[in-house]
Amino acid sequence: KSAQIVQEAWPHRPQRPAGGGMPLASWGMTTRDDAQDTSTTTTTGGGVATTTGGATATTTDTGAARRRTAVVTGASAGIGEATALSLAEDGWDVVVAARRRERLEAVATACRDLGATAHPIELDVTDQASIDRFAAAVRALGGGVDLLVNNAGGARGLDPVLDADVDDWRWMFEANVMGTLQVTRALFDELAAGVAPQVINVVSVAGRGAYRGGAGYNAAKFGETALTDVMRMEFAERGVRVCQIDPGRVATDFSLNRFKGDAARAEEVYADKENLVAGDIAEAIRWVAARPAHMDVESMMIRPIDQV
Ligand code: 8X3
Repeated sequence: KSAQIVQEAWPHRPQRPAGGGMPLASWGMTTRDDAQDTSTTTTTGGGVATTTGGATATTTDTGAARRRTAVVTGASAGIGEATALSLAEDGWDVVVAARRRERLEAVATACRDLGATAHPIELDVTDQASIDRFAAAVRALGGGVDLLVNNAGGARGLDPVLDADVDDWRWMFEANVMGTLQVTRALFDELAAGVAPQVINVVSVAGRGAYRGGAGYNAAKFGETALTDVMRMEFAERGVRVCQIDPGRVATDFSLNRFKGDAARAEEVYADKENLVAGDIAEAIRWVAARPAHMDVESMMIRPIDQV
């Protein structure tokens, strides 16, 4: 069942050894000091090779080795699910968060199959009480937070401005803007104390360019872009990096959600096109997540070749 989830989330997934993902040795070890100051550098011949921190860290305050922890929201399907699996494969422990408990359990099981510790915790990013409970549950795990992937969000409707459903607009602001804001604030103290901490916001090409019918979603995603830019400026002084990932058309249940369960309309969006799959975006996120502490990747826009 869990292998099936991996396959569904990422049909083009490269084959890696099952059971433990990449050998931890290939990610190297890093200390908290290494992570906060610079990456580890080694001289090779005439040049200098820089190794990344990887997902295993040694905390200097306790002297105890611990694995790094990533929190992924919207992790029950699509990009969030594929991201959780990729991070698990790379040696991260993961907290997977979303509304659908059953799906979350399945994703957590798939992460465990890859050798990770995985905690499924329910979260509705449009509900402040849910965010508060979630943050308390994460804190209670005691493993810290080194990476937050704000992936929860989405679109509702594709209506012209004059026909807009204001409830759809409100939901999009709540989920994409307020959800990203409030989840990040709720976990910020843990993040700021983390090893090479980083926030990765999964925004959208819709947050960079508007299109007909997209006004509500565009406004929410442009808002999330602005929020992400200011987070980057303000968090840098606390040592927390902020990256924006902007996916284009990715064949997930994004359109099914946008069209409120109208499968025929959703399928039309992806029919006869070179769509990305969730794992393509997860591949970018796993790369950003593995960068050393001094390296700030501001953004990446990723579209299928026929969407440029
Ligand atoms: C959705 C991107 O291109 O499918 O965030 O509208 S697109």
